[in-house]
Amino acid sequence: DESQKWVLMVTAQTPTNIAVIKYWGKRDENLILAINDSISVTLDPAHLCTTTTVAVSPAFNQDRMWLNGKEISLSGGRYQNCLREIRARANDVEDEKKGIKITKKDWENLHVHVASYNNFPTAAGLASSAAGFACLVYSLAKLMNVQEDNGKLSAIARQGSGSACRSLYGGFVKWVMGKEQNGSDSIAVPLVDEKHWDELVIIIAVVCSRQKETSSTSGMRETVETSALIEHRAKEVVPKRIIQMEEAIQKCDFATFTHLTCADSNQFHAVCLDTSPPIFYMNAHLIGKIISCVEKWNRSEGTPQVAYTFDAGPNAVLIARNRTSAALLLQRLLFHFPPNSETDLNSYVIGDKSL
Ligand code: 2P0
Repeated sequence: DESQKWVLMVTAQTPTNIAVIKYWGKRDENLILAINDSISVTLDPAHLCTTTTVAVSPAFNQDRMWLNGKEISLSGGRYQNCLREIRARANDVEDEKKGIKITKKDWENLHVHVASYNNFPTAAGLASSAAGFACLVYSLAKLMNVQEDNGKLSAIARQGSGSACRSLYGGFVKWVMGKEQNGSDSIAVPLVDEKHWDELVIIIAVVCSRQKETSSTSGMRETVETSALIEHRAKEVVPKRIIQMEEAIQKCDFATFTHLTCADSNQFHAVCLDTSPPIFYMNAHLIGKIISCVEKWNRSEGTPQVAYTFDAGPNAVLIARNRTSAALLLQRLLFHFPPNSETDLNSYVIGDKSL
C-alpha cells in the first residue's frame, strides 16, 4: 500500500545541565513539582548531550524507543505523561515534497519511533535523564508542529524528569517551583543566555567509585519523609540563595557565585546524610580530597579561582573563573590524582558553558 510508505523524521540535540542551586525534594511525585527553586548552567552540546531522532509513519503500529541502540520500554508513567502532553498539542503537518499531509486528528492514531543516543558513557554515571527528556519533548514537539514556547515545553519535560526542564534553554536557567497544583507555573526561565559570562570553564571529573547508588527519585523521597533539615533548607535557605545567585550571575561576581555554589552543594549532601537511612552520594575519601584541594587553593589566592559542586553521583563538577584557572586546576588535579594510581579520576570531561 503506497499510502503506508512514508516516514517523517526530526532530529534534535540537547545538552545536559549542572545545578548550582540544587533541586532536591518533590511536593508532587506524579507531576514532578519541586519544593524549592533551582538554578543550573547548561553545558556546551559538544561535550555532554543527547541526540534524539523521532519518526512517524502509518506503518508503525506502536510507540517504541531505543536508547543507545537498545530498545527500552515506554510504558512508564513519565514517558506516557510526556507523550500524552505533546500529542494533545499536535497540529497539522504538511510536507509537500513528500506528499505527506497529517491532520491534527490523525496524530491520535499515529505512532512514533524514538532513537536516542548519549555522547557520553552511561557507565560513568553522569545524569542523562535531564538531556534525555528535554530532547525527547523538544523533538516530538517539532515533529508534531506543537506551537508552544520553550517555557511550556519545559513544563512537559519536567514531567519526564525534574532537572530536564532546565535543559530547554542554554546559559544559566532557573526552574521556578511554581504555586499551581497542576504544575502549569512550574517551568524553566532563562536568566542569561550562553554568551553572558562565557569565560567560565566547566570541568567534570569522573571519580572512580564502587559505592552503591541511590536513585535521585527515591533518594529525594526519603529525604522529604525523614530529614529534619530539609524543610529549613527549602523554605529558609534556598529562597535567599536564589536571589543572591541571580544577582551574582548578572554581575559575573565569581566570588559570590563560588561561595553559593559550594555551600549549596555541601548542604544538599548534608540533607542526604540527614536522611534515614543516610544517603552517601560522595565517595568520602576522593571527594574530600577534591574539596579541600579547591578550598585551600581559593583561600590562598585571596579570591576564589574554582567553584565545586557534586550531584547525586560520584562526579565532581568544577567551574573555573577563566581558562587560566582551568589550566591550573587541571595541573592540580593531575598532581593529586595521578593517572593509573589508586586515586585515579577516570577522566576529565571538559565542558565549555557556552553553546
Ligand atoms: C539537580 N539533582 O538540581 C539535582 C541536584 C541531583 C542533585 O535533579 O525524580 O533526575 O527525575 O525529578 O531530576 C536529579 O534528579 O530527578 C537532580 P527526578 P532528577 O540537578
